[in-house]
Amino acid sequence: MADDHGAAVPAGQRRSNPGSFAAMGILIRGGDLVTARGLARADLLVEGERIAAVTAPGAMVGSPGVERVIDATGRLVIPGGVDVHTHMDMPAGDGLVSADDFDTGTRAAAWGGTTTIVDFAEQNPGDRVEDKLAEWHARAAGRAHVDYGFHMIIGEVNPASLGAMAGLVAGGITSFKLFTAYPGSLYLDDGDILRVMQEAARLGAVVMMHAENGIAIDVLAEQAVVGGHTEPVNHGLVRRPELEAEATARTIELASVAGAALYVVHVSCREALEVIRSARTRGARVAAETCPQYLFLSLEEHLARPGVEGASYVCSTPLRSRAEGHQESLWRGLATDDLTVVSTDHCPFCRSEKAMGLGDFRLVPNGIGGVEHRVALLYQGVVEGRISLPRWVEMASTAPARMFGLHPRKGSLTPGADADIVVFDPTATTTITSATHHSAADHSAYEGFTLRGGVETVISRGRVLVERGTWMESDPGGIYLRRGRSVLI
Ligand code: DUC
Ligand code: ZN
Ligand code: ZN
Repeated sequence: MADDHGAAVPAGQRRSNPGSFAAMGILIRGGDLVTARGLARADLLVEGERIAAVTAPGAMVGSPGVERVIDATGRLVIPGGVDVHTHMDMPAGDGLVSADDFDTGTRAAAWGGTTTIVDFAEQNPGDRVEDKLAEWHARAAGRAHVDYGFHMIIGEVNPASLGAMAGLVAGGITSFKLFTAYPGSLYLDDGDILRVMQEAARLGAVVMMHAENGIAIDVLAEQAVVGGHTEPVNHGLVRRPELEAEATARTIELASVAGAALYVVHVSCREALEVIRSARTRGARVAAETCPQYLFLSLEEHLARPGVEGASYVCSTPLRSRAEGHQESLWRGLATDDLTVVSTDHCPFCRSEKAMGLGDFRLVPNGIGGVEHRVALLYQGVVEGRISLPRWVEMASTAPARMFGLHPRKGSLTPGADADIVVFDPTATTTITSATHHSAADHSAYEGFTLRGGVETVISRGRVLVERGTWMESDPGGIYLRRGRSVLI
């Protein structure tokens, strides 16, 4: 029997008399529990919304408190996935909205074993931060099938937006995303970035950084279009790895000056990873995520496809060349913990919307889906011997929960934690196709991928959402999570 730390469960964390439950419970029996710290054969008892007990195999069988038994023999039992980077129902200008809203997006998440998302509310220049937060709450309330929290994007730095940060932190929004990309919209200069970082440091909040040198990228993009290079692949060619690395290095230094903790989002290339590794080696308070698209897809195989096929793969940061070895570097970064989290940046648009940028790659709406397949995609790292089972759980669930103020309620299988539990069948085969996925997007970035292993049963705060391939719940039961302080490193 093991707790979340791989050690024997202390007596105080066990139900001393496991046969005496008054409330009805769900027993998950016979499985191999995998947590960030280790593996153990154990049974799990769920009572109401929480994990009530972790017991020796068979200890609860026949107990009168057990109403429902889920047989997990031969299966892995893991904490529900935590995806801390999604964009549900996200307006993208000119009436465009990302394909999944909080209903379809969180349903897709649940099908794929993700039981918590943290989405982004967005303040653009001219907006009041508090108004945008209220808007995002209205988008999600009563629609989400799994629990959710928010980060806030600060798109304009002024006394009002800086002044709003304390109230947001008090309300559970303990992380703020800033952009060095997109001059003319979300771009912030170094002075404004420093101001937000100083306030975040004062409040104990984390700054999340979209690190690309947007000023230089816009020059290269304009030169490409003027030169007739308008196909989607040019989106990746002008957003050069050096420009991601430069912005990463610059903002790490700014965070260090401000005394702020920095989390670099969607790291896509070896050069940026090397900057992060060397800063972490020096003791900088910086952590980073990558996303499945940077591990599995590439510029030459996907973004370079002609027309809308290539446009479907436009996202920022962009897909990188496989020949240059970025994917291999990122996998190594995950193994060494220089990259700590894998989230999806789930932000799909339909093909007709992606086609709006044919003729000028700058007009393709940015984003790729993935919330449904992150857990199973990352399991391929275990299958291929790149990462261990506990590391798989850590990067998909425990580390993001810890870093964004949700642990041990989320990302853990200890008594008292929310009963967010996934039964994963390592012998199953998952074939990804938009014909059967649950996202509202009309295409999948991973179309035709065949994966080893598959999500079988998903429990979210004690509600069985998916059982052996059947959707079990109709009403959206996800709630807003008021997050605590982040523990970045
Ligand atoms: N950055 C994101 O994190 N998501 C979508 C687009 C972008 O630039
Ligand atoms: Zn971004
Ligand atoms: Zn994003």
